[in-house]
Amino acid sequence: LGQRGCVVWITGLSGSGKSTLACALSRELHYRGYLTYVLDGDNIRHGLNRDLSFKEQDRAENIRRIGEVAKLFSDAGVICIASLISPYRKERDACRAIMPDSTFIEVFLDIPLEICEARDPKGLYKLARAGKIKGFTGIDDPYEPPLNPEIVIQQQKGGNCPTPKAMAKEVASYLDN
Ligand code: GGZ
Repeated sequence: LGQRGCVVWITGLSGSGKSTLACALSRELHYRGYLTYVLDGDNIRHGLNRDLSFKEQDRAENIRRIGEVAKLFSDAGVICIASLISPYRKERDACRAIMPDSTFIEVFLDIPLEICEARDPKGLYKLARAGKIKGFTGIDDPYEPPLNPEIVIQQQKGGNCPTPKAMAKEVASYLDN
């Protein structure tokens, strides 16, 4: 009876499709009868985390706070989907460490920089290359890929990226098992 909560933590570069996956996954899980909530880095930065910049210390604090909030949702029985670049391994692992065993599912959206940069949905890579944004992840700021993520999503053999729906189904099936 009832639903046990967990955290699905989606990490990857800007433009890798984290928010799109979060949204598609939320839909897919609703369809399967689960209660979900999405914490999206870009959105949270307009409210709870509006005091934070993109400097190392502030990114670390962004990750920490979202990890704590995600834990609260999980405690309440919700599947909390956190989608933020979360470039640092240490901080992601700290979010995992505050969760009960097997309730932190790290999803690495492993889309190469070239593809993210070609997509450039908000034109931010262009600005970063032009030096108009400093400290942009993947350009002049680090991204540390996870070493042992529960799920890795990559390009298919032909070079196409999986559709949001296909990605969502893959993650949902993992959770359903
Ligand atoms: C990376 C930046 C930066 C810098 C603004 N570096 O693709 P987006 O636009 O919509 O999502 C990115 C978002 C990153 O916020 P996060 O909270 O996910 O980052 S972190 O986990 O590192 O704290 C991007 C935009 O903000 N953005 N400046 N310098 N992304």
